[in-house]
Amino acid sequence: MVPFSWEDPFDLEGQLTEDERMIRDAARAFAQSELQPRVQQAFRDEADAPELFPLMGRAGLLGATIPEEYGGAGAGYVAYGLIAREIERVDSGYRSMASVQSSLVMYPIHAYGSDEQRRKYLPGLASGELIGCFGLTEPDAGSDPGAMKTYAKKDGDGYSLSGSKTWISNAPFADVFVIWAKSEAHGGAIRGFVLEKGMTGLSAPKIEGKLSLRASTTGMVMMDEVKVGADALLPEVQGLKGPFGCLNRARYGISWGSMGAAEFCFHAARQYGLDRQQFGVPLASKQLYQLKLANMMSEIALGLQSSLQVGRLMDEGRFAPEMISIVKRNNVGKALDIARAARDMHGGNGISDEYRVIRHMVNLETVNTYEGTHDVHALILGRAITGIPAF
Ligand code: TGC
Ligand code: FAD
Repeated sequence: MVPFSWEDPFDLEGQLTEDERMIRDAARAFAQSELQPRVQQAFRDEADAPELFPLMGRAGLLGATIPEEYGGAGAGYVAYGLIAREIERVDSGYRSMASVQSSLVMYPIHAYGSDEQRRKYLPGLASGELIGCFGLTEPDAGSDPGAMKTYAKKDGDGYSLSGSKTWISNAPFADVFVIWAKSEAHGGAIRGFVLEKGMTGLSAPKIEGKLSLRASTTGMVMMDEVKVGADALLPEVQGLKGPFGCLNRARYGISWGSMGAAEFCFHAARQYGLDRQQFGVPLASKQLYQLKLANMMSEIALGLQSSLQVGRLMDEGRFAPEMISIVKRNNVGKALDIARAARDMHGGNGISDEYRVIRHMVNLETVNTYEGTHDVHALILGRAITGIPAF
């Protein structure tokens, strides 16, 4: 028998390699020293923070799974998940900034791009000197991206893109735009294009007034006959499996990240219950309080263990997207429940941003919606179980 650790019930630590622990420790040190001190004010101000990208780049947190020859860390998916967990322990918005850059911009350029595109963009994206965004969602095509209206038509040797994307993380200050469009030159198939800031006809206005994920900037992307060369096309993929291949990586990272946010809320509720006296005793001495802590700890332990298993399978190339739907959906749903419970357990203090749990709670509302809503992932799993698409 071994002593039980409430912070690590299933000995996750012992299941990581030394390299993974080192990457995790570096990510934690960065997140606690650089991100934690600024997040409260950034969230209050709904501030843009492009300056964080070079800091994250220098800390090795961007493009963890991209090979070193392109500026990445050449690490595996478990290491990538551990980074997401540490960043989201501070704030889901900061994790969003990093996971869009790594999974939704660097991944498609590496997986679907030409070698020229890789050399042109990946080192700058890895260092954070370039900021990327990923445009899939449109005003009339959210859960159903196949209904997108953005199109590319042949224009001389290149293409001209028109349409609009909405709810695009990082867009207002992005340098590199990975845009998915129906290409008339490819029989209407969905293709990926890399656009650059400053192109004529391209603009990215900020969406103001979010009450969730306020530390991450979100915008629209408007394209009015944006002309690009033939070299802007991502040559190696066609169809929805292109963007979905990127989403697999980002959704998996979110499954770890949301557990980081949940751990923060669990630890905060535990400490609050030990410190706060009511009826002459600490709140943590009450059965109801302990029941909630036991539930939190159990769900986090199970969630981390399942993400670890999916990450190991991804590293071995033995994963199915449905596995990722299970961990994205379940972990985010549980994290949201945990954040709501932690908010309640802090009483009135729980609504103050000083105690940080309500910020996690409102952030997780977004995380539950983006990258496939909770219900859309249920339908992906329902299709796998029954063979019947119910979308
Ligand atoms: P469906 O017929 O199922 O599939 C079309 C083609 O795609 C392939 N495919 C996949 N390939 C790889 N990975 C996956 N996960 C895949 N899922 C499907 C499929 O094999 C097929 O290929 P082919 O060759 O036969 O053509 O497509 P559908 O149109 O019926 O879609 C169904 C549905 C609802 C599952 C899908 O549309 C969906 O997942 N909707 C959710 C949309 C979504 O997640 N949007 C995310 C936008 S990006 C974002 O939110 C970023 S926030 C980031 C941040 O800030 O952190
Ligand atoms: P809808 O699809 O309109 O869904 C509304 C409701 O209907 C949901 O509850 C949903 O579950 C439900 N629903 C939908 N279809 C069905 C169905 N068939 N059966 C039953 N119920 C259904 N997108 C990008 O492309 N890039 C980004 O960087 C990005 N960043 C984002 C950042 C933020 C802060 C937010 C909020 C969103 C971001 N998104 C991004 C968009 C995000 O992916 C979409 O919001 C999400 O896919 C849901 O689409 P929707 O908002 O249009 O909702």
